[in-house]
Amino acid sequence: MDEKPELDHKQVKDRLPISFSLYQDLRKATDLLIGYDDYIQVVCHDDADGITAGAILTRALARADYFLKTKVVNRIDESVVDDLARERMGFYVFADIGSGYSRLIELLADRTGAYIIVLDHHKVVAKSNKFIQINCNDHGISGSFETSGSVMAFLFSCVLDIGNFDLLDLALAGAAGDKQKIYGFTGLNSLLAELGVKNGIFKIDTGMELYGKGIAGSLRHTFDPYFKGLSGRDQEIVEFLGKLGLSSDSVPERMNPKERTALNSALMLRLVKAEAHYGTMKNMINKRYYSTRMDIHIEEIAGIVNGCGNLEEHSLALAFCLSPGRFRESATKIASRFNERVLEKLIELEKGLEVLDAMDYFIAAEDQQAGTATGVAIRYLSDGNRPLLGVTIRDEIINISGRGTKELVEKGLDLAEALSKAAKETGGMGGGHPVASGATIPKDGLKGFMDSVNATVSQQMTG
Ligand SMILES: [Mn+2]
Repeated sequence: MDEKPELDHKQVKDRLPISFSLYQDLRKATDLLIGYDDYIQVVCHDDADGITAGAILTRALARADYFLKTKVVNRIDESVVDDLARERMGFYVFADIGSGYSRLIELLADRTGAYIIVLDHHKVVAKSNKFIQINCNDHGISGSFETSGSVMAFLFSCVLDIGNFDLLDLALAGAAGDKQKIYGFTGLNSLLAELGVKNGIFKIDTGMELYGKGIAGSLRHTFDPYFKGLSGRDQEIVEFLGKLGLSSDSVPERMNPKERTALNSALMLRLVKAEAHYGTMKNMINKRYYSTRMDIHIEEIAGIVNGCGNLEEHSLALAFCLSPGRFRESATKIASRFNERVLEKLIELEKGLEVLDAMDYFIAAEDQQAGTATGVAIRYLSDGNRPLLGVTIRDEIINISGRGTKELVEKGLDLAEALSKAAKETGGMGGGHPVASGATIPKDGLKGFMDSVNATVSQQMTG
């Protein structure tokens, strides 16, 4: 039912670029499946990384003839545990979510007595002997920059059966979705990318991440890269391309070298003028990975799945990952609807961000818009020298999503610590990665929360 490229399995297995301790942990987890013949529940996070992780596990477990269900969740709380426990499964596999919710997963274990495996790259809050937790951070691999939830799901699938190595395209699409490709892949991601190229899973080309049928359409509907004063606007794009002597439907890949250089330089100049984050600019023209199996760049997969995930079109996003040929068009259409909303917000943010001592912030109408816009704005509308928080105020609660840069983390920034501490103080919950983190707090807690994050961040950056 699905086509797989021919792989030299032995060669891939011998070269799976992971430590023996990580292999052993994964092996312990896959061994639990031996002899298990009832339903498996896969639970994954609702962003591009999580959904590709869910798709990888779905495909790998289906190939091994397991019955399974896949559920996409935004967070884990008691009602999610209730729903999962009601399914009465004997086996749960969590991917790209779980390490931040130890207590709730223990609760699920207590209520079901099921086997539970967590494959994650988010910060581990607590260890537990009630479930198996495999987290890259425990093996010296950075969950912020070097490995995603989808890659953890991929490794698990490869240890289950090395024939699943062809799913590497989805794994690295998830890593790209988690912004782990901004500087080019590093660490484990890059070792896997190289192995993928060697085995014909990827074809490499070089360029900006502008995909689609024509350059005008890409600039109109893409927010990453984002060009201040240009992206998302019709009139400005026509004028911009006109000055370069390019037509709206020309495609970068098919331009002659002179045209392409003119386009790239004009776009780069815009980033310089916008005083965008230096690390982002430096990596603007970068290697791109084309999946020969899925017939699409993995960076574009990430964008499509991210858009569908954010509009809660989880089944469509999963279907696209599993059958890209059939679902690409409909999934792309949904994703561009989401992109429109993010672009709207970014155009508004061009007027300026709210400023505190140690960080910037903005208020957005929707959580999804805030989450995505924060990750874009910190790189394209800010020099990235201060973390950025996007805040959504709902009826009873406030959601906050925070983003930093690699450079800030290297200087001491830890948003997971700052946001979880501030959330705890104001009666909420928070966590994530040092570079990207989120929190939910009660409605009256915003002032206290912002003051606390601001104080912690300023301490981290000076201490
Ligand atoms: Mn992730």
